Amino acid sequence: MNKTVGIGLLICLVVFVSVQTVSAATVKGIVSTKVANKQKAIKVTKDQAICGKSNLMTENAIISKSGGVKNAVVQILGAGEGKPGVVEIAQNGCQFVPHVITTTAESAVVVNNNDGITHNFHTFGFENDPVNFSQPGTMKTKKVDEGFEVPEVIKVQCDIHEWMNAWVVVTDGSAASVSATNGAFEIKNVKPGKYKVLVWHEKLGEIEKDITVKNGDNILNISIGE
Ligand SMILES: [Cu+2]
Repeated sequence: MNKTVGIGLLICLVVFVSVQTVSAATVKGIVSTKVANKQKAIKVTKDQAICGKSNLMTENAIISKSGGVKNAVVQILGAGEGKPGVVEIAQNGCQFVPHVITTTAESAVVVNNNDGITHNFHTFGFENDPVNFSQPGTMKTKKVDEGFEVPEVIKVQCDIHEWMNAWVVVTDGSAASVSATNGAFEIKNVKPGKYKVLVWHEKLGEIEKDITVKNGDNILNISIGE
């Protein structure tokens, strides 16, 4: 290989690696609390054959032994280019799965009924029009286009089984993640820079943090509800 070609290739490689690194910032960490787990057994009062199959537990405060908070929504405001799309939520064993979803404004939500019995999907937003329909067991899937136009946190309820509830967090397109059972979250492909991070949990409230994101892994541990 002649020297000029060699140097040319080297420059290409350096440019390629730096472009890769710029888009590779990841923000991850644990959402935790000192509040104890508040899960309670749900008393199934209807459709025992389906809803009584497993021991249902409340989901509004699922906290691990080490204090990890499940179902907290972490948003890096202004990061990400979330475009409208389609997200899914299921009515499964008489609970909404997942319990918390994020979506971007003007997206559609697909509601699946896996139970073969009638459920209902009823939203309680403030800025968005309510969605309220009954979903018989034969209607396995239904796409909802209306009701998710404006960013806000929307509670969802099944009016037939009063213990069934969920949350649809409509974002402005900011990069977002819902924390896992141990409180862990991870948001990839964040452009380096300064951001505000908004963390929301249905029971433990809301908290805002500042972060300066650099190339590579950025660890952000968040304590909430204290
Ligand atoms: Cu239901």
